[in-house]
Amino acid sequence: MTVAGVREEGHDPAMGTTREVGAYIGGKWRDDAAGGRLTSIDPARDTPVATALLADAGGFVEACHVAREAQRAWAAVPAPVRGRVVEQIGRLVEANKDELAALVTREIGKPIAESRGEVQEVIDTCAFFAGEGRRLYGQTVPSEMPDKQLFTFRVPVGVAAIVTAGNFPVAVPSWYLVPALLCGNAVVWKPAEYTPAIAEAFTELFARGGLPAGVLNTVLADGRTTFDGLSAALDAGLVDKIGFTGSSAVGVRIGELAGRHLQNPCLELGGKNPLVVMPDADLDLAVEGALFSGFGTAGQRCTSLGTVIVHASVHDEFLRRFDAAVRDAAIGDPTRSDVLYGPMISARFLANFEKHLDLVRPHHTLHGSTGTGRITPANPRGDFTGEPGIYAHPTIVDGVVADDALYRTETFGPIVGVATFETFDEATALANGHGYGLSAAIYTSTPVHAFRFRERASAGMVSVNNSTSGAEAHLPFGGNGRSGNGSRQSGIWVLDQFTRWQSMNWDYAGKLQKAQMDTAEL
Ligand code: UN1
Repeated sequence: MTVAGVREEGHDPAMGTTREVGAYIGGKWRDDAAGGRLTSIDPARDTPVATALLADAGGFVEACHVAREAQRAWAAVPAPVRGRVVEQIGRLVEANKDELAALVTREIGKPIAESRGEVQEVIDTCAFFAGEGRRLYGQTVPSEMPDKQLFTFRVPVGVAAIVTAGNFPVAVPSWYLVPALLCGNAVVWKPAEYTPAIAEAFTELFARGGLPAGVLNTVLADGRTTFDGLSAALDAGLVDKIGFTGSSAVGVRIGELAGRHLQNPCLELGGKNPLVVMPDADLDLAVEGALFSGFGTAGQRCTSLGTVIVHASVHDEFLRRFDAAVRDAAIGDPTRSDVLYGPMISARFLANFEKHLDLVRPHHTLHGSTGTGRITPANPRGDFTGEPGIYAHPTIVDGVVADDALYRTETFGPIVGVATFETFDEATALANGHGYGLSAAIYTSTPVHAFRFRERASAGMVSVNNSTSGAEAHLPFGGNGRSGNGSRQSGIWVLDQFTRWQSMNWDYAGKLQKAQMDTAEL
């Protein structure tokens, strides 16, 4: 099988030809660019990958209209049959795993081993929800009255508008798309506009899995246009559920917009994820976890480690080993299987990260590398000059305290703060006090510390002797506070995002039985 954007001719950046990717609406690719054009760049090679033909707000609304039209028939398809479509999508993704992973690595610079893991997460998500098509259970409920039956049914919400970020350009979209479609909804998907090649390939795989035209529509648009389009579509009654993965600042605006329409969106936002190192921790294991979650994918995950919170008695030894591990880490070409991290996703991600470094520099000593900021011939990392890619040095900041901007600011780059504590209460206060609540980890060999930490953590996800990143496809994923509104993705819990409960009562008494009557009168 050949998937457009993955294997076809004319897409080789070395040839200087880039594919143009427009909106996919009603089963057809469009070639207009009412919202302008944006070319994605391989951040390791500085070569063009594909050009997004961006939609305007009207294009977004049109996609919602088409989704609305298609949804009723899709909801009428029996859920087990929808499950078979999901199964087929999973098979197609599996058959194209190598190509899709290579495309992820090319368009956003994710190390190939992690890109393959990301594609595997899509396959696992399809496998999980394919079976859910046969288990979309409702309940039978006992009635207060004789000769009466009560039932509950899950019904699709309608049209879901899904807006996702580019750092997980296939796994995170699949967390929304797969269950939303399985539950009988139609979808308008707005991928990151800077990943058009991936968006095209992914859309094709879904379409070829057997989705009827109009059930999945993909629209590339910039942030402002997407917001205006969403707002207009909500005003027109064309969107019933919003799913958004991105920054907390934008999440607040989406939440306000949805709230005005009495909708409860699914918001998966930022994180400032802590990793607590107790005095009885296996320090090598903790260093390994901190290295992976702090610097893997160059810190560009919502679950990336923000601050290590280490007991004062092991602080110096932890920092010595952590610093050595960071110095030894391989950073470079993401097509190599042994790199810890590759380039920043795009020039915009690098610029934002450098802004955070500028805030930190005057107040802290920066450790952990031969330099800080962008890796260049003038600021190399050993003999690695970064050229022509956009790479950043890994940075450790010791001596972080709760008043520091770094303690409460998500940086989305390769920087990790280190704070110290004396008592368990101090450790949990630091682990919870930054305002986010996505993921939190503790390294300890004392079970009671692990359980107490879990009880007290404000995070939606807690790890014991494991890093802050690496969610599995069937556990609830999501956060609290500035990390989200408590909505959860993945696993059976996500069904509550994409269905609504409907109850039914059936009275066969042959006379009017009134509910809420005093039972003594019966
Ligand atoms: C995100 O960064 O938006 O747990 C999601 C993890 C990933 C998902 C991160 N599987 O690290």
